[in-house]
Amino acid sequence: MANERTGRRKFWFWAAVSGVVSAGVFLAAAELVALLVAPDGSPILAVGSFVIDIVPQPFKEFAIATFGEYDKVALLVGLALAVLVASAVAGLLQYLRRPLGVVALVIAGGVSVAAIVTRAGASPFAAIPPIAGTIAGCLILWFLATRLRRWSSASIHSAPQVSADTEPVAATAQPVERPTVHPKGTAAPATVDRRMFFRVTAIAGASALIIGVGARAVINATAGSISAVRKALNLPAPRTVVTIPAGAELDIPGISPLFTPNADFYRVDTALTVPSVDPGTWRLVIDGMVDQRVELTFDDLVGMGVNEYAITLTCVSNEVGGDLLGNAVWLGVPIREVLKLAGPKSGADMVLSRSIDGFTASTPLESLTDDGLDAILAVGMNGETLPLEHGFPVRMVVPGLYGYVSATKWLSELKVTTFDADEAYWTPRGYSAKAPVKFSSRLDTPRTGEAIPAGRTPVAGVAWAQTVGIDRVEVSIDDGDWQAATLSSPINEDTWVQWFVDWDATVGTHYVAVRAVNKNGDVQIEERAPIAPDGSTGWQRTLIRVT
Ligand SMILES: Nc1nc2c(c(=O)[nH]1)N[C@H]1C(S)=C(S)[C@@H](COP(=O)(O)O)O[C@H]1N2
Ligand SMILES: [Mo]
Repeated sequence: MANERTGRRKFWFWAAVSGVVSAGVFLAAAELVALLVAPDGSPILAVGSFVIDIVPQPFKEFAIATFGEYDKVALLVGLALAVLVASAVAGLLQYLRRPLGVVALVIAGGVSVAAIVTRAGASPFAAIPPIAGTIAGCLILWFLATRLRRWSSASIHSAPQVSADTEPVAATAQPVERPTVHPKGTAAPATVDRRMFFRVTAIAGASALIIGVGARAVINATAGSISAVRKALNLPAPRTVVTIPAGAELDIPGISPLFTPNADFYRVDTALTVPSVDPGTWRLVIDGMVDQRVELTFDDLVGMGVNEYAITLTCVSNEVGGDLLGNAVWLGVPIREVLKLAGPKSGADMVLSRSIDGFTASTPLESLTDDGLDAILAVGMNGETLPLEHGFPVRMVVPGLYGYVSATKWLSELKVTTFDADEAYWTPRGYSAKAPVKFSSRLDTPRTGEAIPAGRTPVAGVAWAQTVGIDRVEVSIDDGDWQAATLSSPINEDTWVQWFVDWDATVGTHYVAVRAVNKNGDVQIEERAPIAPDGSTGWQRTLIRVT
């Protein structure tokens, strides 16, 4: 009896394995077909992107807070574990309650088809890979489960310790030793089924692994080749350069550098894998409410002439004291010149910019056409060609607006339209259609909770009020009087400034608070507001330990 139970458990294990192998075949077949007919039809990436699009905002924030830059890796690992468990269950179901396992696989296939075809800009062939995967996966699962059932019923029935309820006919008809007494070249059905099961499991598992990894490798190689194209790209010299005034950068340990190195620049986007866009085939379409639809190549765009612009980019998800902002010298073309080629019609009040990956942003038309505002299509960042993860080959940068309403990466289209007629990616997800940056200040050093030695210490950080400029920054120690900080010389009104005060720190715990005043004379909002729907507010006030 005990043996029989262990016997059954063994088959359950193999049933689960058959489910996992079938899911592997499903994914590998889909990946292979995706490579051949529709690169956007990869189920695992489409389902991942679908999850990114549908998960509620608080969960997204939790993921970013917990896994930081690795939030997407965490998502893929989580997804892989879920697929592993679900496919093992499907294998068990197919073995114990045929055809429930195949039904489960068909449902998974249907979900991937739905996730793929509902993605913005999905190609008409994008449904083929998950359908091909589903068919391949179901055939394998059906085959393996059938063999496993035959093998198990034969072997359980023929086990030496037959229990009373076991069919005596089966027990006598198929003794365990039977294969050995068979004539040469033939074997008992149980042995044939067992052999077939293992053979097909091994072959299917190995090919799924090889094909899946191979297809991914080819896709990664494309990304690698885009990276090589980017490195080989020569951008024209800027017509105008950013001049950095003397005293623009303070020499204080722990303060944010005036320009954020590209490698340290924050990254926020919904892209599960960095889109690979070849500048050779890249096109920018300007359409919608325009006199004439215009299509530009990369050479057309940079041929219009590029300038340098220093602009601090800020994310709406930046909490008080957070680090979702960075300052860079961008190389780019003014958007107003690009829009002029198409001629926006009167009545339009918004430009819906679209990315290759389907992301969209809604930017007020006037923020892009205003002569006094440096809204640009950027192709370079801090002296380099735009990095892949920051939108290569072309992205938008608009001073004074949060990234989600202005800074579209991997740009593909500018649609001139109205706020009434169109909405962008984040608008139905709890964020405002319009979102100017709320000016703010941040303490960089001493760091929150950090223990510092008593004595003279610089308290320092950055403050930003894009398009308006920072007038002054004030610091209060232990809720005492606000004292004015010394500012670095601003590069322009679109970039942050650095600030510091000298503090004679005494032993104990102290509160350090900071606030900014902009050039309109407005004081930074004291009241705390969450990041949704249009950006956080509040004075940063942190505890410093002095020992
Ligand atoms: N294609 C695309 N562009 C995008 C986004 C995105 O999700 N997809 N996110 C936007 C947001 S929310 C911000 S804050 C900036 C961030 O730009 P960075 O990653 O280069 O810092 O990109 C914007 N552009
Ligand atoms: Mo953002």
